[in-house]
Amino acid sequence: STTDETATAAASGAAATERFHHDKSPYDAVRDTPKERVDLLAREVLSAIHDTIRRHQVTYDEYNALKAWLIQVGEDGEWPLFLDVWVEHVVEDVATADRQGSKGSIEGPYYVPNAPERGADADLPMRDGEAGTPLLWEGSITSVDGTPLAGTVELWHADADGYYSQFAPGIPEWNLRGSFTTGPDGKFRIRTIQPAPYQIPTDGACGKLIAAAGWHAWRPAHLHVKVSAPGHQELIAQLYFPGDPHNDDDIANAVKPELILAPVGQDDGSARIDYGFALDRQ
Ligand code: MBD
Ligand code: FE
Repeated sequence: STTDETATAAASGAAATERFHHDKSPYDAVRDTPKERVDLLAREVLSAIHDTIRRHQVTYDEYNALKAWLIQVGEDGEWPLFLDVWVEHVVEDVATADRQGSKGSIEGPYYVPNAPERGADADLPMRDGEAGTPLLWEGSITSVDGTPLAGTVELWHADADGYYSQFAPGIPEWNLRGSFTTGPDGKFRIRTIQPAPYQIPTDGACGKLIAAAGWHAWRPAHLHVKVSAPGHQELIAQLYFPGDPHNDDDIANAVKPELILAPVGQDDGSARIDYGFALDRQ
């Protein structure tokens, strides 16, 4: 980039909000949700807020601080970030509780559909000399009973500075985003680099909450995947690296022991990963 643009909360928030409107915002979700359901859920959430106010004797100053902060979340476009960091993990647990196959995790705000198709054995799109430990990842897609499946692994992750293409400036559009299609043997082999731990933006409303509460803003380094095959339920997951200090205190609560990789270091400084996916039938 010829400008000295820097990654700001408001810019990545605006991009994530735009992405959500484009890909996921139901046409009229409120109208389409049954009245009884809206009534029940809205009353329970409001009641939990009322109880908190009474239990902790919340003051007008605190009420106005909350109001100002909520307004800022919207102004910074950080509703996708806020919800995916602090709420989505419970929705994911509930949605996947009955699965027999591989564990999933949250999608987060930075997925982009229609990434470049690379076949079953290829590099993830990346810059020449992309920084970070090279990874060679081999695995396969199977059904829960072990039958190999022709399917797709979509992979996206941050770079070695912790930035995602399309949500931070100065990175090629599809950098570290790709789609890998397996043959009937279900096998894939992907070359990429190990991402850095990710710090959610500290200069926006979410960062303000974190600072005000004395929390930290870190997620452990992670690879995001969406895995699909005909007749099977889509699996959304994240994979983590052993020894990351934030595997135990992820701000987004999205780590599960089954999702921690076991990379094997090679003499040339790269690492090999063996990790596959078992999908539940539809
Ligand atoms: C991320 O990269 C992410 O994966 C989630 C869940 C939230 C914020 C940033
Ligand atoms: Fe992420």
